[in-house]
Amino acid sequence: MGFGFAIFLKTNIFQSTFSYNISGECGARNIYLNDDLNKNLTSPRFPNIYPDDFLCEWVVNAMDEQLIYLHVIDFELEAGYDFLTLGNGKDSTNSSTRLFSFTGNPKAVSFTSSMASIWMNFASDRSGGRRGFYIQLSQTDMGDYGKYTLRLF
Ligand SMILES: [Ca+2]
Repeated sequence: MGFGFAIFLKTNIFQSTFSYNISGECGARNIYLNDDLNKNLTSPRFPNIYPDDFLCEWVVNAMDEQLIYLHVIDFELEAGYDFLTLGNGKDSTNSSTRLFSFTGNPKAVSFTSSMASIWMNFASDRSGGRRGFYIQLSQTDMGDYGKYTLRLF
């Protein structure tokens, strides 16, 4: 698989003066970032157990030719059965754009996209819900790369 994508761990705690949550069971399908605003994305009903047989899709867009920085604050999905999947661009139906899936309890997950848009989808199967995820999204530019350290997980 050709990863046009880098995985980084930010060396300092991400801070922002302002943020807000994407509301609703699945939230807004399209999420737009800007320099002054980061957004918190959660699984349905977080931190309560997410619903079974559920699918949510999002497209996250950075403005002004910037990139997307994603930082996982909390994450617990039923390992091997429920997944959060990410890919480049806006079309989740194009399997060639898929980058990877998270499941279970990944630790210290952060990355910066290589494109101005990424798609994400959350899919749960028919049983075994967990508390889900809480992810912080912000935009960044190439100049921030020096602040990151490569981290494999
Ligand atoms: Ca499940």
